[in-house]
Amino acid sequence: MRQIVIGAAQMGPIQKDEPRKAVVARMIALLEQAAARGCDVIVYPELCLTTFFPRHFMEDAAEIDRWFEREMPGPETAPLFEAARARGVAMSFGYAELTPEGRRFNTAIVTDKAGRIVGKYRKVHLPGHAEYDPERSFQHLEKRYFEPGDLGFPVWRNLDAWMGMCICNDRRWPEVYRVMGLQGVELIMLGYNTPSVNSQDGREGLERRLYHSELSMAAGAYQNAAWVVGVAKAGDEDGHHLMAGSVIIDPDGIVVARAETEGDELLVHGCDMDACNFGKSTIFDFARHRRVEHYGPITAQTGVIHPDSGA
Ligand code: CDT
Repeated sequence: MRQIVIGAAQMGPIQKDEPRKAVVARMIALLEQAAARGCDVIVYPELCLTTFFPRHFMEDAAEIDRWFEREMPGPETAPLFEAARARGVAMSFGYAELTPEGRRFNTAIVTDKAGRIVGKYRKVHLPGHAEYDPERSFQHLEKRYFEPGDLGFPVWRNLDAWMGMCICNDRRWPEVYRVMGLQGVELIMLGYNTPSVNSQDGREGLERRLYHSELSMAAGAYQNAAWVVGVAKAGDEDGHHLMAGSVIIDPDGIVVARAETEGDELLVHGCDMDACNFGKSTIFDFARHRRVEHYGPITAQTGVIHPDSGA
């Protein structure tokens, strides 16, 4: 048995004017709870140091830059790393990354128990749009503020397990899980900021949004025989509601822990990485059962091409 006690640290809303220092204090409070409950690793949401700023249309570069981190850890996040190191808890969290070359990514990192960054992931599937869209009931400007990630979907050996990450919208794409599954991933950690309503279809309410989120993550877990930890930033941010629904899902696709609130809330579950072995060696033994000769379109095309299109 290779048990990792996982803390899924859902976070409540972060308002536009909430300083990073206050957010980091909340993260440290969750970390202290996690340490007291025996967690080996704590997983925080996507872009968890600030409000979900892509809902705001901005043109001024300086205004945009204030949401980004130029270094990690930086002066405001260093206390979090110190707290994690002191308590021997590994962590994963998301933030907006501004590189020395001026590139912007929606990024997540994972550390070891000594607070060293052992893995970095940059979000590949950026939802939304790049220009102001008056047709939407609210904006979702990730395509404006970020480039698609350039690191693929790496998997790292950490805490005696194979770990990977993805971010929010990535969780809806089966390719994401499979690319990590092909590297033997045992634990996939992801954070999200998901609006409770669809800005292009007001009829799609919270219940269906929660269902789609859980459906996607459970399928990814089951079909790749891996643990999946999905962690929300939730609640009312600047008058915009984000859904909660944080979960820990086992390699059978079963939800073993689910958030009950829309606030800062820690889910804890002891996750046996060896529980992945059965699925990986039977129904999802990729080496025996995959038929790659039929999967060409998955990497050769993006959009739909109907068989009668002549293309
Ligand atoms: N943050 C993020 O990726 N949110 C998306 C919302 C998509 S609606 C434009 C999500 O998939 O949850």
